[in-house]
Formats: sequence, structure tokens, C-alpha cells
Amino acid sequence: MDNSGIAGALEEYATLLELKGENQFRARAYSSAARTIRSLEEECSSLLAEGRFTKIRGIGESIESKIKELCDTGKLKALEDLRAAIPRGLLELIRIQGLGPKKAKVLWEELKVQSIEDLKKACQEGKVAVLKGFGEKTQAHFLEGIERLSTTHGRVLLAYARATADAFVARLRKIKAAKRVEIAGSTRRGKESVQDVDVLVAADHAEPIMEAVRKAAPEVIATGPTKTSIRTEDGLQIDVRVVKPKEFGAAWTYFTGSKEFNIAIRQLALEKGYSLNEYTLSPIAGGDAIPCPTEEDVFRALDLRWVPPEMRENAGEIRLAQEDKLPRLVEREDLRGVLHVHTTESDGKDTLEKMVQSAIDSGFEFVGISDHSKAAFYAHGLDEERIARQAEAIERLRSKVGKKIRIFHGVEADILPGGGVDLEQKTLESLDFVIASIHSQFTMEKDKMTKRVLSALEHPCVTVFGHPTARQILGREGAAFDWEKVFESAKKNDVAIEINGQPARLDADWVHVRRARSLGLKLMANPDAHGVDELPDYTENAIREARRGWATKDDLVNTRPAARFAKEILGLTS
Ligand code: DGT
Ligand code: CA
Ligand code: ZN
Repeated sequence: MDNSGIAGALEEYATLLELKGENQFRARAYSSAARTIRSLEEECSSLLAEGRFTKIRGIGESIESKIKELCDTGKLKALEDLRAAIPRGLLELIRIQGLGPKKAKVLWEELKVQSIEDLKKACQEGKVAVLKGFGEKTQAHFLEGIERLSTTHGRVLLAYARATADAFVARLRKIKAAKRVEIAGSTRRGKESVQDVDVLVAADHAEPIMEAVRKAAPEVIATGPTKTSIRTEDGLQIDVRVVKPKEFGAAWTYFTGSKEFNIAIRQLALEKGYSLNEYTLSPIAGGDAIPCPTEEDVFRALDLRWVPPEMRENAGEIRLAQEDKLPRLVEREDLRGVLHVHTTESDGKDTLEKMVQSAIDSGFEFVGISDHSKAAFYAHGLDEERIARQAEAIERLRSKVGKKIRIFHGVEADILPGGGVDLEQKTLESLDFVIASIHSQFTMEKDKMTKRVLSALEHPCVTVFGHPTARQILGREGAAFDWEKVFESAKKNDVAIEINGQPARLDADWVHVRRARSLGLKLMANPDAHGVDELPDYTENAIREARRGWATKDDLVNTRPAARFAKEILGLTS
């Protein structure tokens, strides 16, 4: 048995020991031995043969004898005994976030829970909440965790992957041997959900990087001379590869993908007499590989303009790069302001004053406040009277902030299931803008849903169609309606299509952004922030999705200066 097989067996043994309720230190000794073995340069068998094993820290005689058994026979009796004694389902259970071996053991003993199905049932019957040390909150978390496992197949939201990836990359950048550390893969392309994070390192010597990566991780999935895969505390897989500095550009292009993009440019390379693989670009006729320390080196050799990662989907961008006709994608700095900001009046976490201050801190010239309307009762939505009072509060704040920022007062009104928008006409007319969004009955039949949406877009007060698909990434499918009819109506009625930056929304999605843009519709990137911590990040998310949809500065209406925005988009006279 090779090292990775041995490490895997020891890891499983450690988990099963814990599930059995063995001394924690004993269990930990096995999982730490597993980690050590994964990082070994030599095979266990040769270390054993030369009697050098016990010199390795953390591996005592009893662990050594188990390693020997695995090496010699490919099996471990003690492990097989444990497997027979402990239900397999418990190993599944601990894949749920926040559910470790200790809790799994209690669930098994107290409630006879042996599988995820059992746990789900026990939670639904409220049996978990009453267990000592569990409680309502834990029970709810378990249900959420089960839901996630079953619907996401291990994918996570981009924003979540990015946060983990950024922190990890910042750590690696501190290593002296690392000349360059960058994120690649779907995370770099800004895909809405991510399976695993790919990180690329340029270094002359890989080993110090690999060692640091192994040490940084609570779990090493696999490790070799130039590639190590780890799992972070929150369950995300990160693949780290080390390449030589002169290979970095070719490797970064390759591991950024997408796969479809790679296949297309490899074909292009062939036509130009090159072979392009993971690490190198070399002439087919023979001779040395062309050094490609940067991506530009690769693109230049192929007579291509450098393609922004968000566009690399082989969806027409390569032709544009050949013809030097790539759109100049919008950037965060192009934005002059955002609408769609909630406050504590409805379901926001921060006050009006704080949210406006956050917009000022983000460097915006204008901000639009839009709390929920009354139909969103679960979000403490505002009725006509409360909106009038909010108008007074905003007026007071305006005189306080003066020229620092222009504050628009709007609302995020529900598109009612029967058509039309929530709130009386008079109230809607009194506001600077109205975002119309679907917040209920998402699964209406297509014809009905189309009518419902059109009725809102035709309303004279509606300025923006908020999170149009109403999807929840990795959760709920988008609403079904006739997009072409909806786009036609948005154009006719001069309604902007929102690109909502909430991590689970990114809505409109890039496919519909591209279509809207090609039809010449107005687009608007909004954070849909419910707190000051969300405003900057969610704005970035919206911009990234806009870029995936090829949007330029001119496509987004909130790149206009405040006065022009007020006049041209909101129709305000002063
Ligand atoms: P993910 O992880 O499913 O969210 O998506 P990616 O795009 O990160 O995919 P991943 O991690 O499997 O691979 C990273 C990149 O490596 C991918 O974007 C392109 C490249 N790649 C992977 N497999 C292949 C392949 O079979 N052919 C080619 N040409 N490139 C590949
Ligand atoms: Ca990946
Ligand atoms: Zn909403």
C-alpha cells in the first residue's frame, strides 16, 4: 500500500475511534500521523525496512505496527473491527457543517441516528433540540447543513470561495520562496458557484511551498512534489500547484480555464504551429519552449488580445480578441453610485445614517435607499404612512450630509402575484425611484408569470426591475417567464435591468446581462445591501457579474455622474 492509501486508512481509523468515544488524544495521534505520512518524501515501506520510522516525530510503536500491517497486507484488522462496529452512516453525518464525531456519537446513542435521513427526521420531530448540549439553534443548523449537502453537490457560492481563497493566498504570499501567488480556476473567472479553489504559485523550488501548504491545512487530501490539495476548516478544497516562474503565464492561462476556452486556444495554437499545454508553449517544429512568465506572453504569441478571465467561456470572446474588438469591461471605479440599499426600517441591520455613511466611504456621489414594501411583511416592509415618515428622516439627513452625497429615496416594491406593484400610486409617485421585485410565488406557470412581470414594468413609476430571475444560487431556480417579451417591455418603458450583487443572487445572471446589453437595454449594478459590511463587497459582486455579461461602462447607468443620473434615469428635474 502506498503512502496516500496508508494515510487515508489512518485518518478513517482516527475518525472511527472518536465516533466510538475513545480517548481524543489517541484519535488525534492517528490523524496527525496520517498528515505526517502524506508529507513524507519517501515511501513508508522503505522507511520501515531500514528501521527509520520511530525517529519520525509523533509516530510511536503502536502506530508504526499499524503502518507495517497496512504496508505488508494492505489491510488493518483494527480498522475493520471498528468499521463493523460503527454504522457507515455516521461517517456521512460528520460531513454536515458543525457536526463533529462527538455530536454524531451522542445522536447515535441517544436517538439511534445512523444516517443523514435519520438525522433529518429527528430534527423535524424536534428530538435533537431537546438533547443536552444541542438546542434549537443547533437543530436548525443541522437541517440547513443537510439541505446544503443534498442540493449543492459540494459546490459553494463564489463570494464564500473568494473570501477563503483571498485569505489563503495572502498567507502564501508571505513565504519567501513564492515569487508570485494567484487564484486561478472558476474563482478567478467569477463563476457563480465553485467546486474547488485553484491556486498557482511561481517558485524555483516547490518543496518549501508544499510544506507550508500542508502545515496550513487541517486536512491534506493529497500531496506530491508540485501539487497539494487541502481542505480548509470550512470544508472547501484548495488545489495548490507550483510552477517555474518562466512557466507561470502558460500555467495561469491553463488553470484559469474554462476548459472550453483552453480547448479553443490550444487549437488556435496548433494552427499557428505551437503546442500549448499546462506549462509551456513550444514550437511544433522543435526547439525550445517560449518563456511565458505572464499571460500576455501567451496571448501575444497567439495573436490575441488579452482576454479578461470573466469572459473566458469560449462564447465568442476569442474571435473578438483576434479582431481587437473586445469590449472594455466596466470596473468598480466606474460606478458613481448605487440604488437598492436597505436599512433597519425594513430588514436591514444598520440605520439609514450608517448606510449612507458607508456609501460615502465607498466614494459614491449618490445612493438610493429602498426598503421593502408592505407586502413583504416578513421583512417588516413599509406601508404608505411609514414611507412618508421615512421621507422626512431622509430630508433631515440630506441637510446634514449636505454635498457629501446625494440621497435618493425609493422603495423595493413587491410585484404582486396578481400583477401590479405594492403601494398606492400617490406614494409611488412621491418617491425618487421604484425597484420592482418578485418576492413570492416564484413557481407560477410561465404565461401567468410573464403577465405578472409585464404589469410591473408597464407601471409608470417603476424605474428598475430588481433581481429579475429571483433565483437563489445552489437553492431555488429562477422564475419562468418570457424573457424576450420582458426585455421588449423594459426597453419600451425605459426600465433598467438590475444586476444584484447578493452572493446567492447575482441576478440578472451573466447570460441575461449579455442578452439585455445586446438589445441596448439599461443595466444597473446594485449591492442590495442589508448592512454596512455588505455594501462594498456586494457592489463588487454585482460588477463581476456585469463583467461576465460583457457589460461596459456605458451599459451601466449608475456610472453616470449624480446630476445626469438623477435627470436621465430617475427623471428628476432638480
Ligand atoms: P470548478 O472547480 O468546477 O468550479 O471549475 P474550474 O473551472 O475551476 O475547474 P477545475 O478546478 O476542474 O480545473 C481548473 C482549470 O483547469 C479549468 O478551468 C480548466 C483546466 N482544466 C481542467 N480540466 C481540463 C481538461 O480536461 N482540459 C482542459 N483543456 N483544461 C482543463
Ligand atoms: Ca476549480
Ligand atoms: Zn429583493
